[in-house]
Amino acid sequence: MKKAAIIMGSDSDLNALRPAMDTLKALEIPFAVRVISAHRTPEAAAHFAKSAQDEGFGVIIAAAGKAAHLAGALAANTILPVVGIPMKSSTLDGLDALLSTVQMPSGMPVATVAIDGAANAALLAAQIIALSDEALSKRLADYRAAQTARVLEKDAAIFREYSSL
Ligand code: RP5
Repeated sequence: MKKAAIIMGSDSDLNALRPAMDTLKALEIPFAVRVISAHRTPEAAAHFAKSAQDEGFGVIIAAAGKAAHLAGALAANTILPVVGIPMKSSTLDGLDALLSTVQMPSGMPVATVAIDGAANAALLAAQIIALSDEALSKRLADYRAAQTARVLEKDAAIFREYSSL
């Protein structure tokens, strides 16, 4: 199975990325977690992106805040799909990172999720890997079905407790 990579611009991003790790674990997808900065360790960023496909990665999740160039810098050096997570790590509450991550020039896509959208980033990465992995595709379908069941249960419970019919 292809591996996923979770790359963060700083270790200060780590806690907000736990939902991504939990989701990949729940779906039994192997993943590497790294701190690599587009600005502070640019050579490492280029090296990681250039070698990722040969290393067996199928998708890269890149999380960064502030002037968030990490996802774009990785995307520039690989044809693997890159999922960008803008981090809410600044006085601008992540709007700066959202715009820096999502506004990629034509020809160089980054699939950007919501600010601090770690769980969705992992799910999108899983869906990408599942294109060539039937067992994972089945696990994703089960994951969706369980989510639906949970919401239906909550609906029934809230209907019972609060309705006045
Ligand atoms: C970004 O700057 C990182 O991704 C982080 O979200 C933000 C702040 O980094 P630190 O100054 O906390 O290392 O590059």
